Amino acid sequence: MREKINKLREEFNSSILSIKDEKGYESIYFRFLGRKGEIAGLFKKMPEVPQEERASVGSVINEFKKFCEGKLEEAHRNLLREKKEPGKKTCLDVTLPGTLPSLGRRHPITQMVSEIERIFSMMGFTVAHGPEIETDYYNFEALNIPADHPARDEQDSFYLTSSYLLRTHTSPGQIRVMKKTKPPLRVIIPGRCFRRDAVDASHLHTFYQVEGLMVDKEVTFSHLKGILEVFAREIFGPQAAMRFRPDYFPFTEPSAEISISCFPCRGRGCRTCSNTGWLEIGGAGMVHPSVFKVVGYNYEDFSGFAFGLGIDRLIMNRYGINDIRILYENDLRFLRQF
Ligand code: FA5
Repeated sequence: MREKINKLREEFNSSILSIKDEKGYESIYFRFLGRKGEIAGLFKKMPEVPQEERASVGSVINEFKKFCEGKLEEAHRNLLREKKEPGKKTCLDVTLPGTLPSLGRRHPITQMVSEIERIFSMMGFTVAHGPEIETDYYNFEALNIPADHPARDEQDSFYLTSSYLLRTHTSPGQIRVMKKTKPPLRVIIPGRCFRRDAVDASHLHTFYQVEGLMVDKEVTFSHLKGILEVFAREIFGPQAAMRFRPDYFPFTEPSAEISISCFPCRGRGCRTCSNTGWLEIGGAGMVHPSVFKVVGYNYEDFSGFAFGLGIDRLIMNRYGINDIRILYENDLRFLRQF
């Protein structure tokens, strides 16, 4: 049976090329697809096919039938066109410009991470990464936030088990780096963080931060300010201003909230900054002695600063985006602008 089908297929392929007019088309149509045609004949012979081969032979015949139908339909279309526009050839013009494939580009968050890495590398910082699934110890305990500390409430968390959670900030990276490295050190740790925050125009459950840490002899708050100001000017231009206000983090002392002058309105006040002229982008401070104790650094000899900046917020400020959610919606009309 299969041999017969193959032979018929060859015959069909050569006869379809000979179609010149409606009559030729009809004779081939009826020969192969007519009620008493070759394909109907194949189906009639099915009872002769051994039971175990029937299904596969049936599907071969069906596939052949579809093939013949498609080819004959195409031949008929060509005949009709020839009748309507005699002599018009359908041909491929290889000199016409092709259709350009649409090229992808890097997401604005990826672009910002690369830029942050470039700027801090210029100032002698290396780049490290920490795990997104953290232990309670690295995410909280080692950062001077014991189980009953109210600071845990500010970072409502996704726990996987009682001791594993999705990291709520990039600060556990500080501990991991310090446990592995002897001072002096300068490092940034970019990455994704997760909090059980209600999603709104400036909050997400999944967002990006970059942690910064510098430990050396006689590092002061002025170094922190100087480094962050260089960073802000590189990202937002020479007019960018930074504001430090007292804040509280259990792992830094003293601590500060960092805001940056609103880029779209140049600090005059607009929708992006809720008319304040400032956008909060992160927290910072001098590394707390209890953190140095946990990682085995001598806090008599060394001092250091740390900061944690919200990368999504930096992007919002730079481009005047007033809803953080658009960064994650995969809307190509938005993403093609970067
Ligand atoms: C922290 O996460 C501290 N770990 C920062 C820090 C590091 C302080 C080192 C001192 C030393 P905070 O919770 O304020 O701090 O978050 C820092 C920044 O992350 C915020 O200013 C904001 O820019 C960003 N951020 C926090 N929560 C969200 C959220 N739900 N959605 C988007 N961005 C967020």
